[in-house]
Amino acid sequence: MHRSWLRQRLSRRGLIISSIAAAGLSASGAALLAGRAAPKDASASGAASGGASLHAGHAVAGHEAHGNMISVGDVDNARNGFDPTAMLTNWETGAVSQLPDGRTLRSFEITALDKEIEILPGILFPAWTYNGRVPGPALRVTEGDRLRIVFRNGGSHPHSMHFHGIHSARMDGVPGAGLIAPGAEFVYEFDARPFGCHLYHCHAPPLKRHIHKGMYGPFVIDPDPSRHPEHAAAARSRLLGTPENKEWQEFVMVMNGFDTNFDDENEVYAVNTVGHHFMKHPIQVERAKPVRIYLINVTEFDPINSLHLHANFFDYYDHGTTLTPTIETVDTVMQCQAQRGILEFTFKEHEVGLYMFHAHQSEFAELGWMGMFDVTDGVA
Ligand SMILES: [Cu+2]
Repeated sequence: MHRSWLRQRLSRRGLIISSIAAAGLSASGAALLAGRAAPKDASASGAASGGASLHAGHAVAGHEAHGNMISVGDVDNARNGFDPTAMLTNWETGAVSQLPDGRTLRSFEITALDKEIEILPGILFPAWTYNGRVPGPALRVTEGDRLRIVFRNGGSHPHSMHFHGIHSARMDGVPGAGLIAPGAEFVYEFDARPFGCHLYHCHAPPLKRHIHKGMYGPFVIDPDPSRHPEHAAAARSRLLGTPENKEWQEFVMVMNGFDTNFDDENEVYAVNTVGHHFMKHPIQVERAKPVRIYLINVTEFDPINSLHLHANFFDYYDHGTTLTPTIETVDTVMQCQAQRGILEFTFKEHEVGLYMFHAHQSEFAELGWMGMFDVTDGVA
């Protein structure tokens, strides 16, 4: 039992090491980032496949790999059709119109598509997507809006959109209530409530396959300040587009994982899909402005995931459904699948520089789930 567990762990490591080797360590960003010399003989042998053994990884990457366990090179964002950095701030607010009763109607169009995506340099994954991206579009609405989501299934399997939030049974996105055959269409319609940091995902069986293949996305409902007079300032700061909201740097992060060999274990972990992306492309943060992260865990196969922030502490709003923190002054938070929340923190009193964040399951970090904030005084 113990031995087979050990072997699996080693082979998961082997995959990433082989990705390092496949990209050629000699001219490597990894070596640069880690400030260490790359071995001269690191380029070729043993790099043949994504399923490389520990032996191959050890032979190629050698002991140098121990200090700089990140993949080398970049995935082709253009080919993927999405960029993990752009996804941090790329909200879809829908087509807005007015209903006869004066309420706001927000309409979205979402299409399910099969698509091969690159999750580490050279490592391709046969994803099922919403609108061609993993995670799907980050929908952002305001509490009390009427929402209309036109869902078309352009994929090869039945799919649905199951929204976390409050809605009728008919709109639940489960078999018999919005599970849609390939080529068919369904319109989900419901009111946006409660405010918070939510998600949507496919609810077609087998659920773990459909979710893990990439069918999930953020669904954020901003509070309507007029409904929360006791916390109106906090509500305004959360409402996209207000002057108070513009004082914040907001990022949406979806923690996900990929089982590249379909053995019900993830080989790659990430935020916004591409392993190690935010190590190579640190998130730009202006020191003077507070940071708010909408954090969502959709990782399949592992019971929990987590975020740990270096050299800092944050307040946390579990599910984002309150305007006062549910946990104060922590540097780590864990989430089971579909759990999510809002983190608020500031680097105002910090030195400028690079501050790491990562899963505090150390292995997840090594397999892709780590990144950096690049804190600066901004550009004049
Ligand atoms: Cu599905």
